[in-house]
Amino acid sequence: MNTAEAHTTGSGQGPRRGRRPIAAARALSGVLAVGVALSLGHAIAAAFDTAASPFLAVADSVVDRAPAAVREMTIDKLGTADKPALLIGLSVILLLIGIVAGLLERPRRPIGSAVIVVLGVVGALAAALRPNGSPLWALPTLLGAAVGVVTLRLLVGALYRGRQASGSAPPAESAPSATTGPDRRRFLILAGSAVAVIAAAGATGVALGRRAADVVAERTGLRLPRVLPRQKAPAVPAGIVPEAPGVTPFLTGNDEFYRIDTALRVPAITARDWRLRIHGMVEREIELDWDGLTAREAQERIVTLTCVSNEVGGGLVGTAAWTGFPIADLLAEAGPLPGADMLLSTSVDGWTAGTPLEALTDGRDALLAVGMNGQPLPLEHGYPVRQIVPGLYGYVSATKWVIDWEVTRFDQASAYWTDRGWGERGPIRTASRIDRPAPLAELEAGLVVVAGTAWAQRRGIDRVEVRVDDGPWTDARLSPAYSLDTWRMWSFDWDAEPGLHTLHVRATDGRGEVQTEQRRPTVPDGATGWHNRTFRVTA
Ligand SMILES: Nc1nc2c(c(=O)[nH]1)N[C@H]1C(S)=C(S)[C@@H](COP(=O)(O)O)O[C@H]1N2
Ligand SMILES: [Mo]
Repeated sequence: MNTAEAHTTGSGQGPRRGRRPIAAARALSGVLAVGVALSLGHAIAAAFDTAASPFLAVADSVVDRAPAAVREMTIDKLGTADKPALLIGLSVILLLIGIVAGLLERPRRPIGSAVIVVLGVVGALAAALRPNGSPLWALPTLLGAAVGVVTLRLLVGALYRGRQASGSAPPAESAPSATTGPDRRRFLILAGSAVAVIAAAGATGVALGRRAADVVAERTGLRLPRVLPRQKAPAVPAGIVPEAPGVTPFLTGNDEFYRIDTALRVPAITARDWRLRIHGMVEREIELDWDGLTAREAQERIVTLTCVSNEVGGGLVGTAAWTGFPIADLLAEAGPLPGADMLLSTSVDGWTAGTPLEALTDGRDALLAVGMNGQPLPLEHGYPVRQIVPGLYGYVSATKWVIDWEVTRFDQASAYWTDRGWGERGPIRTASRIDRPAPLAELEAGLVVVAGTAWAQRRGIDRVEVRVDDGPWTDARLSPAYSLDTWRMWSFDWDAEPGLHTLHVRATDGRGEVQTEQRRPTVPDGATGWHNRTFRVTA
């Protein structure tokens, strides 16, 4: 009896095995595809911000969304192992999804690919919707998912539509199916490549993530230097903000504080590794480390920081209680030489600012800051050490992640943004802003409390006026001033009449200078002009 023939016509053992790929290979394809998608997504994300990793973003979202009871129970049961347990659980689920995706995928029926696309969309959404995330955070995951789909298509393609399978019967005997058997060689090469991609991307992601994780862990355990009572920021007086819903708080929360920098990836530098080198036109070069800095007497000061790129009415301004050390004292220890007029500061990522030495030594609260609102500096606000200089826009003064100070001269050095056409000295211009009611709010006729803020750091705010349509300028009610270096809140009782109305605001600084109406763009010295808002008032 011809066994070969019997098998071909029978239930299909030998040659048939050559045609229809075994389940294990299909499942493996799915697992490898999911692995490629995840590891690539993670590695690309880690190059910017590890929190954008699909894996970590999903895990973090699960933690955030878990009902408190569940969270407590798992922490109770698993102790501090709850996060690893979650990650392991997530990995098992992904492994299963990979197996299912592989088993479902057919060359002409890409159901497994669809599963990976869904997985990618879930990861991308989780990343983009993280509290500090942005739509851009979806990109690493989507790229990873795209490569994952390609991987699955190639692997399954090799399993189903290969050239003649090695080791199968000669074509003459089992034609025509032999030419469509699995291409084992191609499958193995592709699978091996996928494993290599997963290993390389995984290792990259872990290496990039570890540095950031080190910094996060260090910051969590970091104790800010103690501030003696006499060095605490003066208390914030009662009534510092008007009593009305929706007014801007006097102190800006760390999470709400605007962020501006050129860093694609938030620089990761530990306090342990941090050094500040003070050199250039000085009598003595100094190298300061964290312990050397924090052994000094710390101060706490409330200062309003502003970005030169802030448009009229914009939000690139915020106020925080900064903990730090007087820059003037550190400069005095180095001893600037006569003729020096600039401090060129450099961050760990190579960004520079040129600050007039005068602004750092004239008695204002210029700080080398380590704390923000009682917390160590958030990573994106300059951890572990940054500068805060009242009265100057951030681009000439507020260097984050600062590691180098060169005392020099304006005619010998220039800094990052001045090289790109922005002004050299960067004093903050007087500005005022309407914060409530919200833009285009629908209002009812009658009393409407209008409120906002105004700032002119180093000069202070003496007066704020509001104008309704083409009416006269009327004084707004000023909340108490905290200091020359902080914004001042104001409110205005408006007897609103039905119709469409435009309100303008203008401030007068402590020198009696009225904010100019002239509209100027942010480049090169900061925007000017009066802020306005239009409201519809119904009867
Ligand atoms: N290293 C570094 N520091 C920087 C910048 C930067 O790009 N890199 N931008 C500056 C600018 S333009 C501003 S307005 C402030 C903003 O500080 P914040 O992000 O903490 O609000 O940081 C300043 N410090
Ligand atoms: Mo800025």
